[in-house]
Amino acid sequence: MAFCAALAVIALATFTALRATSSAARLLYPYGSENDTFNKNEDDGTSALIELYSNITLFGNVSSSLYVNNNGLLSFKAPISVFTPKDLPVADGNPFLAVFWADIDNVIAGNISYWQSNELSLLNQATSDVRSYFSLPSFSAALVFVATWHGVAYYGSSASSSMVNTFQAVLCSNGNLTFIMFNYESILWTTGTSSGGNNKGTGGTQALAGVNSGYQTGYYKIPGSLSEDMINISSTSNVNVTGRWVFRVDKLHPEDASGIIGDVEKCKKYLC
Ligand SMILES: *[C@@H]1O[C@H](CO)[C@@H](O)[C@H](O)[C@H]1NC(C)=O
Ligand SMILES: *[C@@H]1O[C@H](CO)[C@@H](O)[C@H](O)[C@H]1NC(C)=O
Ligand SMILES: *[C@@H]1O[C@H](CO)[C@@H](O)[C@H](O)[C@H]1NC(C)=O
Ligand SMILES: *[C@@H]1O[C@H](CO)[C@@H](O)[C@H](O)[C@H]1NC(C)=O
Ligand SMILES: *[C@@H]1O[C@H](CO)[C@@H](O)[C@H](O)[C@H]1NC(C)=O
Ligand SMILES: *[C@@H]1O[C@H](CO)[C@@H](O)[C@H](O)[C@H]1NC(C)=O
Ligand SMILES: *[C@@H]1O[C@H](CO)[C@@H](O)[C@H](O)[C@H]1NC(C)=O
Ligand SMILES: [Ca+2]
Repeated sequence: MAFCAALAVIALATFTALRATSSAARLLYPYGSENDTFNKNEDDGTSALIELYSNITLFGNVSSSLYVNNNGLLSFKAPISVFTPKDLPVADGNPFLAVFWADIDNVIAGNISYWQSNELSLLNQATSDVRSYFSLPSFSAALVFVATWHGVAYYGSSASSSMVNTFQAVLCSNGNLTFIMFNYESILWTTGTSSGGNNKGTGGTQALAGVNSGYQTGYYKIPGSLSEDMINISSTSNVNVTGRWVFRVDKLHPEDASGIIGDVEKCKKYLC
């Protein structure tokens, strides 16, 4: 069995303009249709437990369900409502994939939705992306899960603010091999006001992106996490696709396309 999930977010105020560009169409997997399930608009909220269509291997174990958490995380053992991101590793036995862990408030603005599918068009898209980044010509996705944070505001922002973020997580697997793709369409803020942020949504303890097995080893932080550099994550990549980061996460130690094990933040090269 294979499984892939994606998460995305875009600022609502700028959505029309962004959709007019071809890069928006390329970066984000489809989302927001009648097939999506929408999280409640609730600060620090989460989805219900979501059963995957098939089992996947994640950090050396079998996973069959997950949560889509409003504050920018997919988690696999328990929901997460923590709004100020913590440095990795978080060794509490709850594996998570942090697309953009920060104090999102979708009561003020934005939609968080997800869907999974074994339709051929979606499987083919994920299969093609994984094959083009990793040396795995026989990989075929069996499941794709897409979660998208569309036009989400930061906690403490004003309802009239156009400072919103759009990003997405795409999880895909053939059962044994599992990949997570982070797609950053538009990032205009990094911090909520309860995390030390200012009235522009920056400063303080800024957003974190990465993958976390739940153990002391087996994690990776995207360089720039927790710093002001996060505002520019939509112009970085580890696969030469602007705004996209992809990791293999079926083994305890995550890998990028070159097989680098991400135990420590040693890959500064990606921020150039
Ligand atoms: C929604 O799901 C149905 C059943 O899988 C599919 O036929 C339809 O094309 C989907 N709609 C969209 C907009 O993806
Ligand atoms: C999924 O894994 C569980 C154990 O974690 C197992 O009991 C179940 O049979 C598996 N399901 C499938 C469809 O393989
Ligand atoms: C898999 O899960 C079991 C039970 O939760 C745990 O004891 C074991 O250490 C896990 N293995 C890995 C590699 O995470
Ligand atoms: C998405 O968000 C907008 C504005 O926040 C809202 O008007 C719209 O109803 C939402 N869409 C869905 C399907 O919830
Ligand atoms: C997964 O790995 C097992 C054991 O190596 C193998 O029997 C099975 O065919 C693999 N499944 C897929 C979809 O590759
Ligand atoms: C982000 O990118 C912009 C445009 O390239 C640049 O002016 C700005 O200094 C960058 N911010 C940080 C914190 O690196
Ligand atoms: C990155 O992608 C561009 C086209 O988008 C291509 O011209 C360039 O050769 C690629 N670089 C590498 C290192 O693959
Ligand atoms: Ca929040």
